[in-house]
Amino acid sequence: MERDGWGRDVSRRDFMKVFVTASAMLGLPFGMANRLAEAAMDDGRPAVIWLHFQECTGCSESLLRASHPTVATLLLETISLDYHETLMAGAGHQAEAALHESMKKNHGRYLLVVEGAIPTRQAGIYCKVAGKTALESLQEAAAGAQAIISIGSCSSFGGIQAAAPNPTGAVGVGDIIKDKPVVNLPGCPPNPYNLLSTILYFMTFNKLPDLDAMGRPKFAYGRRLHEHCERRPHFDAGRFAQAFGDDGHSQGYCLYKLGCKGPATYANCSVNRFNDIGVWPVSVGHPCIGCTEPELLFNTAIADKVQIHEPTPFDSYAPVDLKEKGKGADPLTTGIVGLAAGSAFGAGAVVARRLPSGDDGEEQGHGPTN
Ligand code: FSX
Ligand code: SF4
Ligand code: F3S
Repeated sequence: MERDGWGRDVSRRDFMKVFVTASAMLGLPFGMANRLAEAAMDDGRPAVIWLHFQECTGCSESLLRASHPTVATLLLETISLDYHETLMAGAGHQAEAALHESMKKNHGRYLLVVEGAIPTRQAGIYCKVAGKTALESLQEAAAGAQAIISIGSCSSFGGIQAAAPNPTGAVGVGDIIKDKPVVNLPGCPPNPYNLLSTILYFMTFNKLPDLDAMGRPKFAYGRRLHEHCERRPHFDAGRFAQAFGDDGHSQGYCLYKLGCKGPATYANCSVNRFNDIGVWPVSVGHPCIGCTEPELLFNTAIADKVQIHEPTPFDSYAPVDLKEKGKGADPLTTGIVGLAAGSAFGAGAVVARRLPSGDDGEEQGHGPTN
């Protein structure tokens, strides 16, 4: 039995569960969970400096709300969090002294985590901490960092602050810092496991995980969440909620017609979920708003439907063979089998056929029922 940061008893099994989850998320072989755990328990905890700029602090909140088996605790015990304005006890000059002491002592070795966008208009006067603009603080802290993690969509791409007309000229870290490795972990808020896994990977292998063209780790942002959504069988069968609170909505039908951006959103929410209780927006009836995608988040109306390019097959169907059960193979069944078999061509054709054309034809209740 071990004690977490709040003095609660936490079994070793609970701790190991976190590492097993992290290693599965990272796509590492099962045995690597032990190696991640060893790196986390190592005495040489990496110094982390966490800066806040234009944001709502939802990223930190989401980390702290992960309560069982206490991802936040594990993360906070794995790293040495030397500066975090909302978590540290110190304030004012004391906090500033801690920041500068850590930057000096760990120069070239610390991880810089940035939460929030950076305003650039009028020399960045719209966000100041300790008399310095966010722009100045970022440049100063980035100079001594080994790598930078942009936590959340604000520091990754500008987020809500950068929504038109972007009055403060808000941008993400990568638009300013060009000479350091920058990992983007978008999401508004992002999943705390993605942060934990990125840090554990960095500590274990002394390098950053593979990134996509937008600087996002492929292990977390490599696939569209639509491919693993529990409502996907309804999508493929043409069963859509037409309005919030209607029968389809309460029966768990697909939220595409309510504006779900899942088919165009690269994220692991449908697999990894939030708050250690297995929920994510779509599971509680809200369409995905595409919060990991700069083109979608605050740039598309929530109710707007996304275009579906390159339809991909669902991943989790049990084999379906209605013909064998004497029901005959209608086009829909053939479509489902095509999807289950992962035939990209067949799947594309079928998905295109099942998609609502133009403005919402009445498809609710169409197709087979569960
Ligand atoms: Fe808020 Fe973080 Fe959104 Fe931004 O999360 S949850 S506005 S991504 O920077 O605090
Ligand atoms: Fe799930 Fe949204 Fe895709 Fe429907 S459109 S299957 S609700 S991700
Ligand atoms: Fe964001 Fe969509 Fe996941 S809104 S939290 S990417 S389900």
